[in-house]
Amino acid sequence: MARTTHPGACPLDCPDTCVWQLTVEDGRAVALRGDRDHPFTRGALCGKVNRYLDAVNGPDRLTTPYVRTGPKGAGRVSFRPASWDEALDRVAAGLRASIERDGPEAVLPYYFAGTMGLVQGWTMGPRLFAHLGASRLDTTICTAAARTATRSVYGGSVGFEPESIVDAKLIVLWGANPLATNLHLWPFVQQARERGAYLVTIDPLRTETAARSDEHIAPLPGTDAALALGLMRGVLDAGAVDEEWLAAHTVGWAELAARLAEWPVERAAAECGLPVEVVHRLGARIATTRPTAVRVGLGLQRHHGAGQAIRAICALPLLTGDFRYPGGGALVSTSGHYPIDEGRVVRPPDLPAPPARSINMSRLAAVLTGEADPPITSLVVFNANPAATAPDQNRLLAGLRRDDLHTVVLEQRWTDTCDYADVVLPATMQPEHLDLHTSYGHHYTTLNLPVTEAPGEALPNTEIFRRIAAALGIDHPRLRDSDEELARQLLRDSPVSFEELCARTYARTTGVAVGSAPYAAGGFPTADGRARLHDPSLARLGVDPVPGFTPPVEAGDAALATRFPLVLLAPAGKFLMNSTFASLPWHTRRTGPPRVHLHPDDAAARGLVDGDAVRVRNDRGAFLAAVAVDDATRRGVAFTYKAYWARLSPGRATVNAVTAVRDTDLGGGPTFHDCRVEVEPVPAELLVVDPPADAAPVGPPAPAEAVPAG
Ligand SMILES: Nc1nc2c(c(=O)[nH]1)N[C@H]1C(S)=C(S)[C@@H](COP(=O)(O)OP(=O)(O)OC[C@H]3O[C@@H](n4cnc5c(=O)[nH]c(N)nc54)[C@H](O)[C@@H]3O)O[C@H]1N2
Ligand SMILES: Nc1nc2c(c(=O)[nH]1)N[C@H]1C(S)=C(S)[C@@H](COP(=O)(O)OP(=O)(O)OC[C@H]3O[C@@H](n4cnc5c(=O)[nH]c(N)nc54)[C@H](O)[C@@H]3O)O[C@H]1N2
Ligand code: SF4
Ligand SMILES: [Mo]
Repeated sequence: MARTTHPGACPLDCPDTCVWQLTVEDGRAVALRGDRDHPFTRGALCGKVNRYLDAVNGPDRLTTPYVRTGPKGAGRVSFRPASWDEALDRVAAGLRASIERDGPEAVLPYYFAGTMGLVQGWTMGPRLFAHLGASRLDTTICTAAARTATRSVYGGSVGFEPESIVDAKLIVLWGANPLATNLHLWPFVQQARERGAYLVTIDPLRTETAARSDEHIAPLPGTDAALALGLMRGVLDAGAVDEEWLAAHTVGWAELAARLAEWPVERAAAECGLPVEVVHRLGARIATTRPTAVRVGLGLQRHHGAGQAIRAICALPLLTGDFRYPGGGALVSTSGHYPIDEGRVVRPPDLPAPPARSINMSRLAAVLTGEADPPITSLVVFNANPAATAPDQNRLLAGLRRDDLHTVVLEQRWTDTCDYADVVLPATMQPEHLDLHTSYGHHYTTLNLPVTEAPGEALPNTEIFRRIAAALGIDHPRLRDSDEELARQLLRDSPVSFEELCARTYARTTGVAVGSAPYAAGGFPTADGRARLHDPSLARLGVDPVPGFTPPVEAGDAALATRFPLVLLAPAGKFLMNSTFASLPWHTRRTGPPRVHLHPDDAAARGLVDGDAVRVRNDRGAFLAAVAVDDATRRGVAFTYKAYWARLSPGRATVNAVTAVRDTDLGGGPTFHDCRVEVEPVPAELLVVDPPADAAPVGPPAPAEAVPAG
């Protein structure tokens, strides 16, 4: 049998956007490994994606459309297989009914980064809905606070060049856990350490990354702004402010300096629950170490005060002039460096797109239960599994159960969200479709070409949207653009052409060279090229124009703490990718069943020991878990991993049954970690999960090359 090997891109929501080599035999994907030549990937995929072919070849792939015949939320027993013609007729009828009865804004597309591919994720679907005049989705669920904060300070999602971190002498990983979530950054960090760099991780939890750092600082959750202000004060007190660089390339130092007068290191330490020497020592280290690289994760922004926290953290390396040096400065995301204008591809000039209201996706539970006026009566979900991943699960599921809501889900496998659909449409996976990828952790653009046949009748999202447009009777060339045409449109301003990418797979496309200091001489993407330490435009959003400390809402609520004494964090699990792998046997075996990790004192105070069954609850809801007694956390702070599936969890609820719909101070982001709970013992038998009667068959795992887990 002919074996061929093809390059492609890992599509998952991860900053690394790895290039892989996929071996195909007889039309079937049989092996997957990392591309050895890729400058960032350097040959290895992560543990979870080494088993990606379990997902591709799994017996649970959707291969045909389904239409609902029974009650919502009852599972697959409520559905029967249907032809594409019948399914598309149902989809079109539902959309038409909403538009005619309630107006086009009653339609809401809900999508996120199930694939980060621009073609399957961010073009044809949004284009069709923009043309219909549907409500526009404000895609806040992951990075909204950070995106808005970095735009305020730096003018966009930009920062130091990540491969240049090897040149840093002090590396601060702030609310980031790269050994689980940004694996390929780690060898660069290690290289810097071999050259003498000191590594500090700032995280309330002693993660694997924290444990392998030179120093771990564990502030109270949601207090990072206070810490950043205290560190800046330390730099100021040490006389280490780079006045010359600040004067040339920033605005607002006078206002920020006035704020720092209110933030002696002692105050910062007290807010953060840290010994004052710890804050003093790090401030002194930052004052005297050039270059310092601050790599900011996304976990720390899931608190109410996230916008101000990221602004303060982004201000810190401006004070020290760290952007002068390769590997110096701060970096939250590289996405703002790419010369790609998605907006123009979503709303091309020759396709009408009426103005429409914007709906914040992180508020979906509220939106579907009365907040939206006019109400949403058609929901089209793709590249997302909100029933597992969106906050306030009980309220969300009540919304999804509404009889007057017509829900369409495009999916690769039967997720929790599919249970609430009217129509489920089978979608292709990465080896089966064309896509184009930028990255939020490096500076390469990657092309992924289809190399295997899709199972059954599965189709790419783009083709499904083209067919929905046709079923609605819309005939416009822009709604017939092929995937290749969409990729070419995305690459219009890019220095690399589609043909070049066909030949080379990936190319550096940002104009920022490895080893360079892109903002050494200012030139930030703000109107005047200067970074902003003071942003008067924030006043009209009700936000302090000077970076300050917005306390967390629940974590900082002493009265609430009497009823719900534990702050609950739900960070990323190493062998899961949001909810994407949480139904696959290998991945769930590696991750284990849902557990709530408690500090030994918190466990002892409740008479709990390792393995005990508990209900984790607050006023919004509850989920069941086993106790893990774990000194990786602070007293009063509990944690669990995000994004299990409710239908595969005890009690059919996940951590998002307790998380709240509440916006961050900037950007309207979610506040998953700003959450208080109590835990109470329950009988052990409650943790036994009865597989849903309609659970997909679990067959033998797909062959995958044995590669050490990352
Ligand atoms: N293996 C794996 N990789 C992933 C994902 C996954 O689910 N699994 N998810 C992907 C996605 S969608 C994203 S957005 C990224 C997220 O990437 P990261 O931001 O690295 O991941 P998180 O685990 O969400 O959060 C990082 C750390 O922030 C800490 N944290 C929580 N609250 C605070 C706080 O108040 N202050 C500070 N300083 N730290 C805090 C958490 O304890 C956690 O260890 O990872 C991506 N990569
Ligand atoms: N408690 C808590 N909840 C969280 C977080 C947290 O830290 N704590 N993190 C949040 C974050 S950072 C994020 S980004 C969100 C992510 O939440 P979601 O956006 O819901 O992401 P996933 O759970 O990965 O679901 C993606 C789905 O897209 C499907 N998919 C993948 N590719 C394709 C495709 O080409 N076509 C179609 N039709 N489907 C496809 C996958 O099968 C999968 O079911 O979760 C958030 N939820
Ligand atoms: S590290 Fe990230 S990009 Fe690379 S294979 Fe794993 S999930 Fe995909
Ligand atoms: Mo995310």
